[in-house]
Amino acid sequence: MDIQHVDYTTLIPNNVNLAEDRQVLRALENWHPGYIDWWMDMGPEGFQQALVYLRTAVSVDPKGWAKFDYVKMPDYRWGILLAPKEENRTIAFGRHRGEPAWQDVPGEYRAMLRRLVVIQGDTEPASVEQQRHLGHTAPSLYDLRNVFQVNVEEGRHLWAMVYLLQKYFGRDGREEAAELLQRRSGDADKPRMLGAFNEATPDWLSFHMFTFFTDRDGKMQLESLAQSGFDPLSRTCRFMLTEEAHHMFVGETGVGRTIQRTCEAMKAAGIEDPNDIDKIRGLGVIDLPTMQRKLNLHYSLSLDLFGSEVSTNAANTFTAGLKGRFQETKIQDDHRLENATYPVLKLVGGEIKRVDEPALTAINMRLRDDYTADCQRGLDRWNKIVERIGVAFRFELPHVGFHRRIGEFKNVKVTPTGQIVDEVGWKRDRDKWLPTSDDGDFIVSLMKPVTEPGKFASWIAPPRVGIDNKPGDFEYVKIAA
Ligand code: BYC
Ligand code: FE
Ligand code: FE
Repeated sequence: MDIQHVDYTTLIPNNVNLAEDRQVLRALENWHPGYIDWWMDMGPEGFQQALVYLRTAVSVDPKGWAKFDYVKMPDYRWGILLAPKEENRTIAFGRHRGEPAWQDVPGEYRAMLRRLVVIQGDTEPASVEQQRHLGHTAPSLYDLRNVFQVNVEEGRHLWAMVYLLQKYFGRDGREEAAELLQRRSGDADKPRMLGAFNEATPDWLSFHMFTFFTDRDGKMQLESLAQSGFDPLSRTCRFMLTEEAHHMFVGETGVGRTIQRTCEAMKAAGIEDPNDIDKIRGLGVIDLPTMQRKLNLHYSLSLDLFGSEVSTNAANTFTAGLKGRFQETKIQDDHRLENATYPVLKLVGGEIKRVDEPALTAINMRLRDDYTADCQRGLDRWNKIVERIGVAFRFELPHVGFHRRIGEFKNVKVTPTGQIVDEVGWKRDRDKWLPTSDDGDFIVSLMKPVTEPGKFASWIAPPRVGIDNKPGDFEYVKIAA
């Protein structure tokens, strides 16, 4: 069988030969109704009958893997898709470097591996739950289609992790798979596992910031799991990354178009000062300082997803060969790191200092630094938009100690520029740094749905090109009456 071909004859499309893997097929078929129930209850509210112009993966060949068509979301063909197997792949890092990649779960690492798969799996449905109300306030049919595309793919990412649990972890894998459908974002009793996935996504600017910053954490985590010595996990994550590129695009261009619209409106109205908030808001656009506060919030929440700066968990998963570094195979070193160090920002005697830590325990930090660099490149592109239109403003990433709940800085207050302040200082200036309820109310006041093809809400510019090269007035979503 052509390895890149996806079998659509089974209830669950796949390229892992499920038709001949009866036990796993049955486990997945048993899980399927619960998934559909979850999707109907917790998926996009109010649009389950709409026809959405979605892409579906038909191959795992990165060139030409998707086809586009109108689909009702509950009929989307969620499938199990793994990147093709690399013959003779070896483990690239840690204690087992050079040994053949594992095709089965190594017994000694079973618990560690299961935890990684469960955490990854938990984030996927969580994001769908967080975004479920957005359809009602979409700024255009184009944007409406994009959030739904992201949602169905996050649903597929859940399938990807559930497949690993059911194929490789037996009964406790099936139990974990069931629990992935039971936790709920923001629920007091059964919350999702990681902090950022229990926050609300109250408006479209939040959604675009989330896909820029939090899906980008997803990208980094998937990149590091794609390095895994456990080959099925590596192959699963490699294919998920193909889809993740669109999520990055939705976030970056969503925020970029919002910035563009604000700057253009300021210019047209002859407003030079970005802090002339009332006048700018009066134009029906979001002022840049409010966007900076949203950015500060989403970046800091996303930094928390990397875990502690110094972590023995992280050292253990690296040494075991389960979770590598970003682009591990391109790094020039011994890939074991037993004698290496890595600089980490820490709190030392009440001051923020750079300290050399053993590189193994600083693995989370290394990934987070790569993440920060990736975020910064996106900000540079946003700043180019501001510059090109000629507004005097620059977006900046806040200091990594700012507004943290996990790790070194969780018990201190750090300003966006990296100064430690006391409670009084924090309370005095907090509203300059993080979104206020007034900011939230204003943004929500702009969130009026626009459903006429080719039309856009006042606060966001149209995209430069359509999805699948469709013309500007294409009807991306046919909303059922
Ligand atoms: N919230 O040693 P430490 C995505 C816990 S996003 C709550 O510092 P470690 C997506 C930790 O569990 C990518 N608890 O951390 C994006 C540990 O507890 P135990 C998701 C936290 O283990 C958008 C203790 O604190 N994938 O795909 O090195 C839309 C000490 O932990 C948090 C992954 O994250 C937190 N933020 O690293 C859709 C990949 N942080 O075990 C999807 C898998 C830490 O001592 N996960 N704790 O009881 C991992 O690699 C790691 O588990 C973590 C934490 C990076 C999460
Ligand atoms: Fe995902
Ligand atoms: Fe994503």
